[in-house]
Parts: sequence; structure tokens; C-alpha cells
Amino acid sequence: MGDTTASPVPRTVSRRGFIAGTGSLLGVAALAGRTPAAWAQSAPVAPIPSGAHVPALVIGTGYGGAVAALRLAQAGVDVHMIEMGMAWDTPGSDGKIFCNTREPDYRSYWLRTRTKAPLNYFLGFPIDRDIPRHTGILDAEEFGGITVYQGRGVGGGSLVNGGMAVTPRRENFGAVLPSVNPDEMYNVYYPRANAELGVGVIDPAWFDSTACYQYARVGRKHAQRSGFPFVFVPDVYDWDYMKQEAAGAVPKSALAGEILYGNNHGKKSLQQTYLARARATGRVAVSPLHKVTSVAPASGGRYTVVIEQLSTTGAVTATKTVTADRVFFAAGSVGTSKLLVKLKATGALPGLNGEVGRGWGDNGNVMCGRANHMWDPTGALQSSIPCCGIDNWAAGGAFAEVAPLPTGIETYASFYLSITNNPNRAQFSWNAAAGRVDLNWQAAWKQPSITMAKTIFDKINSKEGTIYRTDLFGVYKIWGDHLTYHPLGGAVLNKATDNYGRLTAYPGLYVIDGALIPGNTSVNPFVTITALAERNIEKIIATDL
Ligand code: FAE
Repeated sequence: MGDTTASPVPRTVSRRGFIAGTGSLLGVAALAGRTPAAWAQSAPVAPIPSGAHVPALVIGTGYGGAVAALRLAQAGVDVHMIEMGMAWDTPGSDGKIFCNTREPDYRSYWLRTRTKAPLNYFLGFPIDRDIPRHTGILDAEEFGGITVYQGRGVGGGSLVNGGMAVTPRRENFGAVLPSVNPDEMYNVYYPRANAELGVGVIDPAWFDSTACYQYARVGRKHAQRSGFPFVFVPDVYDWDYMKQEAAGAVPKSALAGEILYGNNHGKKSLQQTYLARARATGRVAVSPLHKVTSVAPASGGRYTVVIEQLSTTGAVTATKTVTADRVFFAAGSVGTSKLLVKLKATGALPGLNGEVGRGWGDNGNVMCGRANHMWDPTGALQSSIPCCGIDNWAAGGAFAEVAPLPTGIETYASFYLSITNNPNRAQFSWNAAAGRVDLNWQAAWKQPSITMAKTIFDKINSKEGTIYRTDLFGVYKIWGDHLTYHPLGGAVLNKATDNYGRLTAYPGLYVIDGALIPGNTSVNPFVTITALAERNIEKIIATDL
């Protein structure tokens, strides 16, 4: 969960006699407290008309896109954001905007007829279930050797992620973004990103006493007994709101297992931060359910942008052509890379350089669970927001987040998402026969991640006399090594672009998202994506506009 995975207690398991215990956890009225809908009230969604001309067009509404939109608007530039996912500003018939991880419905997955939960087995039983095909919030995009999870909707990955807001250790930064001056990042742009995102840390005294972090305290105890550095990890969740959830004073979100398909309360997604401020400028419009399919030079230094309007079943209901003076690619590592690779190969942007599509990595993501002894329960009530980790990066190449397994029942499991220093990098390429972009990641390339994660968990298991869980990712399968939550790269800074994200062959075209980062950030990535976008847009506004 969180930065980790879904852990719904499936109907199949319930039927076999396990007590889900979710009823009391589901919360009540959805529209009290901090609601995601609040962001939309500053300006209505305004679908772009065909034939329009806009000064700045931003493809995607995740971190990079939101930073670009806010700063451009503040500089006096009118911005139109094009987002293939939904607005996520309207409650469903249950009064809630987002569905719960324990009861995935039509809102859960992007155009699938069956869920594809990252953690897809529980107690050895498969937990995926049929759902209606809908433009849901979480995309499990399948390439040959890896499934890449991404958020879909206004807010991008911030809608579905665990909110873990981690700044890399400065000594690791040289490997993260080798062409960027660390002084400017650590003195200016990381602090700016953290402030704008609303990053905070759990109150350590509350951590020590609340039932909902029993699992994390067990994680701390086991880490420390094996001599590993234990760290609290900042998050954008409103920690005061979570305390009120625990006190029963407000509708529950983190304490009701909400996360992977959106949080109805408590989490400061981009809808509450950058995007709310962008729209409050009055200069930013958003077109949800609009997907950019082409960008090509037009006369007068402009660009022609082709956009498909989608219905909630994914059908194309209109194809629009607009022009823009500047286009910012902020469709995420995968979305931006796929667009650029296709546009280069099919002749729309043939001058893009040969680095486009290269340098893609999975941030070394790998998951695993450990089976604890009966005297080490991890708690039936688990906050879905992770708050701590085990830092063995320097010695073993792994940073492991102590992750929740908020099933609503006692599982005696400790669950972890490790970010590892996996050196493998993949490349996107145009598959002309199939008319799509492929990624050449190989399943076996996860082995270095497993080896690095084992530097932590083999030692803990040996010290505690415990074993790995084998029932979470299949039957007798220890490692969740088939996926990533953290796609990075594909249009790497200072390679595919200049050192500020400019696609120099085409003045006015920019990359401003996770595609710029060469495959690994040593920690969870969105603070680095945000800070880099702040750095780049400041330079672009100062010198290009
Ligand atoms: P992103 O946020 O993915 O935004 C791209 C947007 O572009 C999306 O809204 C797309 O729908 C849209 N788009 C794509 N193609 C098109 C197109 N052709 N036309 C129009 N729109 C398009 O990009 N990171 C952390 O740091 N901490 C965490 O705790 C954490 N947990 C995560 C948990 C999960 C389950 C997942 C999936 C990710 C998690 N991440 C976490 C990763 C983080 O959300 C991700 O790195 C950022 O969202 C990437 O930001 P970008 O701006 O690159």
C-alpha cells in the first residue's frame, strides 16, 4: 500500500471464513473534511475546442505538469493542460469520489475488465476480480518484462501514490542527476518543492502510541535489532487529520485502507496543492479525458497538437487539432517517452536526438513480505500511509519502506517495498508493425534488486528466526519483482534534452517530468521530479519567454 500495494481482503478469502472487518473502517459521509473536490471549485473544467490556439500547452497533470502550469501562469502565460484521465472531482453514487482498495469497482483501473492488484495474492489465494471497463484511476500498463503502475487523472501519480515525500541524501545526488548543481537543488529547489507539496513528518510520540502504526513499530524493532538505520519518512498526508481519524472525529481515509485508488480525505494530492494554486491564478484551464496523440511543427514557430477526446469507456468521441506556441511534455516517464519515440519514428518530430527513449529504469523497485512470530502481531488496523524505512543504501544498495498491509485482519506479516540501486536500463522503441511503442525491460533484470533487498531481509530473518512470506505474489513466490511504481527516464536530462529539459531541435518543446531522471533516485521519486521541474521552469521562464 501507500507507496506499496493494494491489499484488499477479497471476497474469495472472506468466503473462506476470514473476517474482513472492513465495515467499521469504511468511514461515513465522504464530503466532510478535506475533500479532493475542493480543488475544482476555483475554476470549471473547460474542454479545449478544436482549432484553439494556446500560448502554452501542458501534456499531463502530474508533478512536472503542475509545476509548469503554476509557474507559467504566475509569469502571466495562459496555460491549457491536457489530461487523458478523469477530473476526479465528482462523487459516485456512494457519495465518494474514490473507491476503497478493499472493494475495487469501476473507478479502480484504467480500461481493464479485471483488477490487476500489485499484491495479487493473499494467503495464497488470487484476489483480482472482474470490474466494468472504465477510465479508472490506476493504470497497470504491461510491457514485455514489467508492469508499470501509474496514476490517471487530474493530479497524475499524486492521486494514487503513498505520498512519501523523500529528498535523496545529498551524497547520493551526484548519481541521481549528474548534470545538476547540488547546491541549487538543496538550497533552493528541494526546499521549494517540499514547501509547496505540504510535506510533513509524523509526530514521533504519536507514532509510538497509536495502534495504526503497530506494524511500523515492529518493522523498526526488527531493523534495529539487526543493526540497520531506521528512518522516519516524510509524507504529504495531513498528519493532524490522521490523528483525528484515529480519534473517530472525522471520516476515515488512511485508517480505512484508502490509498491505491485515491484518498477521499487527508492526502494532499496535487489537486490540493500545485493545481489548486495554478487554477486560482485564473490562467490555467484543464481538459480531462483528452489524450495527446501528436505534436508537430506548424508555421510561425508554432506547434500543431492532435488530441483525442475520450468517453469513460475509452472510446474516442472527437479528434481535435489545436496550436500552441510552447508544448511541455509532462505525461510521465512512460507517457512522455512513448510520445517522443513515436513522433520521432513516424516523422512528426524527426529531429529529436538518438537519446530519446533511452535510459529508462524502474527505480529498483522490489517487494517482499516476512512472516512474523505470533508474539509479533502487526495489527489489524494499519494506516495505509507508510511513515518509515530502513536505509541500507550505502552498505547494500537498498532503501526499504516499511509498508502497510491494511487488510483489516491480523496477518502477522511485515511487508516492504525496497528501492534498490539496480543498474539496468531499458529503451523504448517504435514497433511499426504493431503501431505501438515497446520497452525492452527483461524480467531477469530485477535480480540485482532482489540481491540488494536481501542484504536487509536475510539478515533480519536470520536474527529474528523468521522466513519470507511466499503467499503474496503467487503460490510459493517470495519477490514482487514483476512491477514498478516508479518509472523514471526515457528522455534523460542533458542527453535527450539540454540541461533544462529543452528539446533543442524544436524551440518551444520541453520535457518536464520523470522522463528526465535517468532511472533511479535512491528514494521515492516525486520530490525530486517536483524540485527538478521547479529548477527547469524557472530557467525557461527567465530565458525563453
Ligand atoms: P505523472 O504523475 O505520472 O503524471 C503524468 C500524467 O500525464 C498522468 O496524469 C497521465 O494520465 C497523463 N498522460 C499520460 N499520457 C498522456 C497523453 N498522451 N495525453 C494526455 N495526458 C497524458 O508524471 N512516488 C513517491 O515519491 N512517493 C510515493 O509514496 C509514491 N507512491 C506511489 C504509489 C503508486 C501506487 C504509484 C503508481 C506511484 C507512486 N509513486 C510514489 C510514484 C510517483 O507517483 C510518480 O513518480 C510521479 O507521479 C511521476 O510524476 P510525473 O510528473 O513524471
